[in-house]
Amino acid sequence: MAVIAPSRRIRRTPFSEGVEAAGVKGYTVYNHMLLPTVFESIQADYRHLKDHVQVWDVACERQVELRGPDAARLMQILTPRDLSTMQPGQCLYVPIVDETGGMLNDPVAVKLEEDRFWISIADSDLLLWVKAVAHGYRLEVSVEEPDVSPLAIQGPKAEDLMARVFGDAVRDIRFFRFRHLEFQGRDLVVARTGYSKQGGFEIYVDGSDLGMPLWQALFEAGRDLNVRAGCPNLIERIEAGLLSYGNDMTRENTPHECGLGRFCDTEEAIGCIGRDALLRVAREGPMQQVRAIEIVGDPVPPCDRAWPLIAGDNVVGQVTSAAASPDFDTNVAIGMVAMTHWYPGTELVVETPLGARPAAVQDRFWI
Ligand code: THG
Repeated sequence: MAVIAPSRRIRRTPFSEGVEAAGVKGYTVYNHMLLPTVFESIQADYRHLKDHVQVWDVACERQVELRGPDAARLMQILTPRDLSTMQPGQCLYVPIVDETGGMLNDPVAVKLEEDRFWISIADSDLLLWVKAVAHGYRLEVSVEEPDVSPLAIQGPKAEDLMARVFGDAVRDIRFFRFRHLEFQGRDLVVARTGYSKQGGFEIYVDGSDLGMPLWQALFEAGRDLNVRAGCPNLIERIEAGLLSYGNDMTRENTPHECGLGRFCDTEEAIGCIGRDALLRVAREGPMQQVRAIEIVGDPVPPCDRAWPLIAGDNVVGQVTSAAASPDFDTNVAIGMVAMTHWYPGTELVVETPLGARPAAVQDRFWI
């Protein structure tokens, strides 16, 4: 594949220097910003992520900051998940839908104060939607993108590495909670979250000037832990069933189709955008839903277009992400499957660019 032409439109990050020095081999663009996709190889990166600890430049998980007396009201207008018991110090995975119940984004909401939130967004221009909603509802709240860049520390040795840089307090942070911890005299939000199932943290680096000093401190502290630069790993995230907005779901899908119905409290979230549409979806149930799919045979190429899932003469779904898994010795995939064919064990055919392959609906994801 050809290279991505660098330009101001494709934003660098506070960690790009470190990423380049570590020998990044591939990028994608996410929220108009560089996101590394491979360092050594996707397979070697995968093995290292599962065995050691990695530092990930996920600055592209941009923050939409809500600040002001109506911040909490706006946050609840934006999501069907019930936020009435959400406390400062808490993070929540929240679907964001439009007025038809179509997915606009699947961010992590971070409640900093009663009147201040960060929405840590997936790959869609959510800032524009949130600004328009705040304006349209005449809310007393500012909506901006601050100079805050997440850096993720992921892998089984993540806690040990983090304790060396931030102290033993990191060990007390619970899953989807955060604490304010100090680095070089600056207060940083450190959360136990991240886009892998190997465990770890995300540091919300507040101020680009802190990016490389923190990057360097982590690599120096972790030398004997075999710390390396890494990135969200395609194989691991499919095994874990972590969905990718724009790939596994789009505005065409409801949260229930995405398996995110458990994050919708549509009865409670009175006044949220999309409530009427989602009440119907919740009552009737989805007609298609995300499933783990095994694709039999040799390694498949990257899924850069939907691959039709076939039963007999009918298209009954599509595969939206796929990769060869070293640990499970098969191709792991994520697909959207019609209710007639979504039961575990259902045997289908998937049309890949390398030809038709047998595929089977799984009862759950791999990890
Ligand atoms: N961290 C932060 N921001 C993000 C992501 C992240 N923004 C973009 C993208 N990732 C948003 N998407 C997801 C998808 C899944 C999860 C987090 C963000 C996730 N899911 C867990 C799971 O499905 O097992 C836990 C969900 C739960 O139980 O609440 O972590 O990674 N800052």
